[in-house]
Amino acid sequence: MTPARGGGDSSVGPLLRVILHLDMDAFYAAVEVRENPALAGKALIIGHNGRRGVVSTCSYEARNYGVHSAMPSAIAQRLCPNAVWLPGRMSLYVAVSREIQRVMRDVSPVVEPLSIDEAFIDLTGIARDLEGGRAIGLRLKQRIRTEARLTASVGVAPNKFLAKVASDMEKPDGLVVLPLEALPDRLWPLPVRRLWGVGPRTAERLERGGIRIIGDIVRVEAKSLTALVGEGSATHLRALAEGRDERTVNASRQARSISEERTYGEDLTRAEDIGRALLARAEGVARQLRREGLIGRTVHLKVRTGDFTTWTRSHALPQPTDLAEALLEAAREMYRDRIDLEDRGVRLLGLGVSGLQPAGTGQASLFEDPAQVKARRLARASDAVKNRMGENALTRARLLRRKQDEQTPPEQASSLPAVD
Ligand code: TTP
Ligand code: MG
Repeated sequence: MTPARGGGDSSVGPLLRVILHLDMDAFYAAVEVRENPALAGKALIIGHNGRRGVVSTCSYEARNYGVHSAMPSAIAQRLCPNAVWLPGRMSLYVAVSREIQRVMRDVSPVVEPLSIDEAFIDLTGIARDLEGGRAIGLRLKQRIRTEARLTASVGVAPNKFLAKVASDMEKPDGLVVLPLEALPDRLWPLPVRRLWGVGPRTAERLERGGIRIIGDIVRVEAKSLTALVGEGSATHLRALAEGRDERTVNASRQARSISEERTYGEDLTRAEDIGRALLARAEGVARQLRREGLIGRTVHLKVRTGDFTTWTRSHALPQPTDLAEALLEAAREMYRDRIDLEDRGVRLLGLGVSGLQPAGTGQASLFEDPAQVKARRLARASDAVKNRMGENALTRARLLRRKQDEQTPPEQASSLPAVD
């Protein structure tokens, strides 16, 4: 069996696209090593090494011990007791991310940033073919190495899905070109989890039908695949497994964040009032996400006291979300564990989310946890009532008891880091 051809000859078939995906290696950790070369070669973990902390990322040296992103810090500490821990400096990573995006925009105007450290670039019409894409990929990596003193991994393929898989194949410092001819050797042996849209639940369902690797999806009868995952998913998975993905590189997608903040006329001092203010912000941000059909991964909390001391803290969720509960939980944890007001009150409180992606696509949306699906359905129903009947039609009981919250009009919410 051979994969379908994308049409190599532009005079007869559709133009063969050349898509490049770039993902920085161990991004936050690599930036820290660049800033302090004494850290080079060490097991370095970026994250909060507290009871409830999680690992943001770690150097490849730490990965040798089994440490990875989103792992509870306590486990990472046990696996790699000699690691150096750093809390992370979001504003620095955002600045470096912008630097890299500028280099990418020199190569092509069609750059779609996906997160703080990865982007798609459409090279169609710039590179003649995939090998031309390889040459551009190599130059791009060299420029990032000399100008930003960092390494990136690059994938070049006829579509987004394959380019993203390719960039991950030889990390770190990789450069992989993945033409359709190479799929039987390079794509089909990979586990089904590598397909865009296959989370743990779908992987489990597929496994029950004996489908473990991507090649199994190509080989299995359509009927059996449909019986396992339903018709829509079966069609989607089959297309990806055969290397078909028509999604275009969307340069207008702005990497941005959604946030809200309030300044209080009188500083909030009671835990109950602060809790209620956090809930109100989480509700507001979640509702705006749903209005725009987005989900986001990184939650940002900003707290300022009366003497203008300001804290900003960020936390990456295991799954992107548009639900107030998930935002609130992350915000509460950051507030409790990573901010110490001593005896000062809260003058300003802001909550935001970045790492945005459309809710209708991507890993999180297709096959998710039924509890999340239900929570989202409830949230949408309440949005619909509010849109029809006005803001106050449905309000959580805790908000009804509010006193100080909303005393002053919202500030321009712009000072949270606009990540990715
Ligand atoms: P990734 O590109 O997923 O990871 P990475 O760049 O650290 O390592 P790799 O070489 O495997 O690409 O994420 C980019 C940055 O986003 C990462 O440096 C830190 C942050 N991040 C989190 O804060 N939490 C997370 O769970 C993940 C996955 C990433
Ligand atoms: Mg990366």
